[in-house]
Amino acid sequence: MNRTLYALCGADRSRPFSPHAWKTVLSLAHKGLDHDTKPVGFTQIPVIENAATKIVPLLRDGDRLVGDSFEIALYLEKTYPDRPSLFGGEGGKAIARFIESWSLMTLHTSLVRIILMDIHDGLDPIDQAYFRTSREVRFGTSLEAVAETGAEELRAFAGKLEPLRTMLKKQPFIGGDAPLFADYIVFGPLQWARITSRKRILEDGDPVKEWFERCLDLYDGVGRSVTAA
Ligand SMILES: N[C@@H](CCC(=O)N[C@@H](CS)C(=O)NCC(=O)O)C(=O)O
Repeated sequence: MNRTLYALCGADRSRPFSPHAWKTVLSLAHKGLDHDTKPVGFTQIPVIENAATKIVPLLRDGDRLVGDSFEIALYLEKTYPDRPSLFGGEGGKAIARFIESWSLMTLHTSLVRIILMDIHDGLDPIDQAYFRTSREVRFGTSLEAVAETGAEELRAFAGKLEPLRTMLKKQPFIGGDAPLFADYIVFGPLQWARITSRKRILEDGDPVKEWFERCLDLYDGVGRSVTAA
């Protein structure tokens, strides 16, 4: 196979957990494009593909290298126009940008506090040391101090999903009757939490949980190929 996705893993290299890489996994499946996954730990990223990137996902498609989950989705849309659309047109690309901003600013920022120590604990020792140093610089405090805010974040998390929940009472996917890249943008961080942490992020009966389960079922259940923590 000529298509390779570099995806971030912890000590268990069979459990890719990066929220952004999961967006790409579902994007590839949506287009019906198969790929091999190359698992990498945090400290391996800077050496892959001749130091092509400092972050993953990174997709090699033949002789093309594409990074960034949104850029990869745009690349797939342009390169494989005869496959099912990830955006449903130009307006869909623009709206997906809003979904990405909302997801990054609202979901990622909250979830990272909830699952921070679970991510850390699942890494190789060498990656644990890198993760601690880099994240403590980013947060300006210790991992433990950030994680202390996690319980309050978890209590508030369901409320942050209210716009999504209200919409999902009217339609099965963010894309309408069928999923689009916008669905995968929001799926990514929830899958990140599902794989790295045993904390219950979504409650039974919540339309968001029902939508998330539908996303896990997509494409022969590729999202379930990695079990919950
Ligand atoms: N905007 C990028 C973000 C990718 C990103 O932040 N990747 C993280 C893993 S989830 C990473 O590779 N981090 C490397 C590091 O922290 O050293 C995308 O959407 O793909």
